[in-house]
Amino acid sequence: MDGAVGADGVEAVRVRFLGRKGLLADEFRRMGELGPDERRARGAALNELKVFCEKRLADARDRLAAGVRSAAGVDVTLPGRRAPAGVAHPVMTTLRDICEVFRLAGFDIASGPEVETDRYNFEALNIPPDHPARDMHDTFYLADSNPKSKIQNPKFLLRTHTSPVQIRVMEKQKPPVRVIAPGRVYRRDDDVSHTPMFHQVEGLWVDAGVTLSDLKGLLEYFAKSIFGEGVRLRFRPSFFPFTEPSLEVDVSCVICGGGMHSRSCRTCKSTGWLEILGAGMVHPNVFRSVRYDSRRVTGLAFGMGVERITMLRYAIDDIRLFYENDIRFLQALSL
Ligand code: 2U9
Repeated sequence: MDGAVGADGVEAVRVRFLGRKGLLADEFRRMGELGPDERRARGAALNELKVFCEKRLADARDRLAAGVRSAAGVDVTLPGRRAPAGVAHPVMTTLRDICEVFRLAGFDIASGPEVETDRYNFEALNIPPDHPARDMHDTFYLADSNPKSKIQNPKFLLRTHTSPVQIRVMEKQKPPVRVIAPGRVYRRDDDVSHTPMFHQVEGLWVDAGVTLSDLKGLLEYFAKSIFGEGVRLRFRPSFFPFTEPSLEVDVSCVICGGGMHSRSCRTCKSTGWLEILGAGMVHPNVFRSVRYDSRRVTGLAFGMGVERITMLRYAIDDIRLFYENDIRFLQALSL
């Protein structure tokens, strides 16, 4: 009956089941073939069925009369509503793409804990106790395990970068080492270009004779794979405690092309360049802390923020959009 269309449909169902020549009437007529006991039982059952059908028909007529949404006027041949298909979050898509680029270059993927100790997050990376990165304003420290204590326990913290993963790899494994460490990191930061949690991919390649030109070649291959063959790279000198020399890497602007033609580009602020990552050659003090011999091996290292790379790829100007869970944002990106 639910499949019947409109009042005519309901009437057609009534005639078919309850009409004088309907199915129920046929059944009543056939009762003549039965013995007295069976006839009584069948009669009761058929009557019950008749009452049930009458009730359902009356309900259907009521629904139609009340104008409640019925099958009337609905094109039942139209396709149904599709279940919305999920898509990967753009940050995860970028993270996977980055990992794939380095996997093809022979890098293994390593992971480690997000709750770290001072030694792995700072000390082993040649970050001295007075370095600004250790400042309470940048690092989330875990509260003392005693819930009544007001003192922050400096023993455990949320990792501020994925570098502790490479330290753990080097502690376990002799050179050569060629790994990337993707994952979540945490910093006490919150504005248009910073969220308290974000994702990094860091890389480390340690072997005899790894050079700065290997680093530049690798990063050129990476940038062209992610942003397109047309991009140019620019390397600027910089400083990180864990690398020496250190550099920052820019790509020519993916929005305006970085050419002379565009007078106003919001993305690169008309400089023609976008910073995409930091890199350098592993500092000897880092090797010392994992008992690698820096007279025998050298290492290249790099680090990037995955949200930043994603923002440049999709021309997104506010990092917080990634974590507001507004479905319209994700739909707009997955067109
Ligand atoms: C070891 C030795 C060296 C990883 C590196 C950077 C430079 C860097 C930033 C990019 C944007 C962090 O997410 S961000 O804010 N990273 O500039 N990271 S070199 O160097 C290492 C890592 C591990 C053992």
